[in-house]
Amino acid sequence: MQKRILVLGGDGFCGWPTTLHLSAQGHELHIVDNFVRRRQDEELRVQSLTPIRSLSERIEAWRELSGQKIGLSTLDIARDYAELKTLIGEWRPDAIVHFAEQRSAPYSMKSSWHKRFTVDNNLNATHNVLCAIVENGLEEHTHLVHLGTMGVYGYKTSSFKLPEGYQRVRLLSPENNEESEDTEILYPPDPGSVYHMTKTQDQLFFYYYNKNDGLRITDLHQGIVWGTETAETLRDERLINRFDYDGDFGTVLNRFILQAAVGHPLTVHGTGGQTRAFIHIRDTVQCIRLAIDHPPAAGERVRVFNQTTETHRVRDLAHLIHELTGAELQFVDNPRNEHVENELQVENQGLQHLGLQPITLSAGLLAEVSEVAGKYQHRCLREKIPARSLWRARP
Ligand code: NAD
Ligand code: USQ
Repeated sequence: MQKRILVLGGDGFCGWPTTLHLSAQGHELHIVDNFVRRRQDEELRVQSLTPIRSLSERIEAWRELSGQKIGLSTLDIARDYAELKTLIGEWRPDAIVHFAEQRSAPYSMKSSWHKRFTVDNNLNATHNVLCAIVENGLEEHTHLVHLGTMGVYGYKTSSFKLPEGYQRVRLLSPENNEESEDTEILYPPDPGSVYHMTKTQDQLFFYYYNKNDGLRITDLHQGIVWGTETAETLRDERLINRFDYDGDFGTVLNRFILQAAVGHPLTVHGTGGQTRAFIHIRDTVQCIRLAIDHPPAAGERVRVFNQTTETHRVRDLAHLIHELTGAELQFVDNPRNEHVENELQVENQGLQHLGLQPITLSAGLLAEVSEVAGKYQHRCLREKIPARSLWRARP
């Protein structure tokens, strides 16, 4: 069935390929973005490794190739509440996919300005969307799909698999240690940066609006996304996706691949004992399609899926890239305040039960990303590679 889908943050790394994928499925798409991500590139004096076109050029190229139109509204969803409310009220989307947040942990830790920007932007963005759905009376009509993060669970070693959002617990009475009945609560949040903290707070907004107003919400706890192209972005160079490699927005695996391509040592933070959850961008777009195809029923609690297909230790990834390319490893002082080593086991059957067939790390896929990195390596500014944002000031 064709749906009307509003994509908030549809000019970004995950939002653009998701918009194309949903449009290719025959849905009607409308993007909202304020291009803050492109302005952050200017602030940081770096550009995506791949030469991304303006959003209007991208949309026009897609119309030429597919015959499908994509609408566009330039709005700051954290500030332009009246316009957002009107758009949602007039357009009456069946689904809203919410990507529009400041998503870099290092950027969120650069200074008090960056911390405050991240909190203002992310919390107001999410809350405005929830308010606008309710104010338009669309609680039962519009399904909100939010991109959250695996980082909400924290990265301490846990002795069991991290559940998909909810944890079964018994509470102890402080007076006589009597145990309560079994109950399910949101897994205790444990953010590792101001950015991750905003995502843990988003979860409480969702809990409340679902409980009070009956909103239908899916929160996708996504791992680190790697790769760059999808079937749709590959159709024309004008559709090319972002590739962030700098010390603030670049994420670890794509950074290692780029570093190998330009002959820079692989920047392993600390011992590289950090284990993290990963997903390829092609699976990201599939997961979002599956979430939209299977909305929670009216009255159902917030649905949470761990949107991740595999876990890897950072130094194992570095060794793998070394074996494939010969790139040297460089163990650098960790700019972050995070556990030196951790184990990570994750429950991720929810999306697979809906039909996801996970793509996992393979030499072929790594080679494909290396090819993109090699093709555009002349655009890489080497001085932008080191991660310089410190979690705590050093004496
Ligand atoms: P991105 O920065 O590339 O894209 C975000 C988009 O949202 C940008 O185009 C930006 O201009 C827009 N935006 C931000 N604030 C806005 C506002 N107030 N109003 C309108 N537009 C606004 O980020 P991404 O990598 O595509 O991530 C998308 C979402 O997925 C984020 O919420 C992020 O937390 C989550 N996520 C990303 C990853 C990853 O590895 N990239 C992993 C897990 C979760
Ligand atoms: N790291 C290195 N070397 C580098 C870059 C990173 O060792 O050059 C390490 C970091 O110290 C960290 C790990 O790699 O331990 C992951 O860092 P990252 O920058 O790849 O990912 P992270 O900061 O966690 O954030 C990314 C996205 C964010 C998303 C998150 C999912 O930017 O939007 O929420 O991945 S998760 O990690 O599961 O929380």
